Amino acid sequence: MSRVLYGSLASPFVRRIRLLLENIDYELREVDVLKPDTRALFAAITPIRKMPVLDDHGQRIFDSHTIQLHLSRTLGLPDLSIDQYNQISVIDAVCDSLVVLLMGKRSDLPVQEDRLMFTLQRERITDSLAWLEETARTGAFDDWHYPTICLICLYDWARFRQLLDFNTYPALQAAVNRFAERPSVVATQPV
Ligand SMILES: N[C@@H](CCC(=O)N[C@@H](CS)C(=O)NCC(=O)O)C(=O)O
Repeated sequence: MSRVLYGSLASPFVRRIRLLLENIDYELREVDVLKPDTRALFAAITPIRKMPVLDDHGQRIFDSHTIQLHLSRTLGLPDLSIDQYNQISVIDAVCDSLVVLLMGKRSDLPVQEDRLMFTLQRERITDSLAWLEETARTGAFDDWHYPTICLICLYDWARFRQLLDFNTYPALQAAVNRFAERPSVVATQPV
């Protein structure tokens, strides 16, 4: 197979690319960065040790953003607007802050306490979700495109890891539920 995607079945960043490639042939090679043997293998593939990594006919590409850019160029996907890049930046901010809190918890750190590092993440998550909710109300995530894909991946992963409750974000819930039956969305649910 000439296109190989490295990543886990749970990662929201990897799932973005899996959804972007929903009608394209590729091989998914599973990586578990928490297991020493696969972590060592993954380290040989990328110095930043973060997933996803795409190997496209020998061209190795790090980071979901660069992969998205590469795929949009090579597959002729529509360009994104600055507003859409902003939406992705805000979704990324929530994902990244949740990852920091999750890793803190897994490292037995007091993530619920009033410590600068954790307070900054919680504040960012709160403000970003409020911004995304407002943005969803304008219809920004009504269509199937990359920002909607990123939102779906954040939403399902945060619920899968029991990190967020979206009950107070009805517009985000509605945006995600609109695509809940899409075969690629069903097939790539985090496990
Ligand atoms: N900015 C990166 C973020 C990727 C990322 O944080 N991936 C996580 C998995 S969800 C990871 O590989 N973490 C491993 C680590 O931090 O060591 C992207 O968009 O691809």
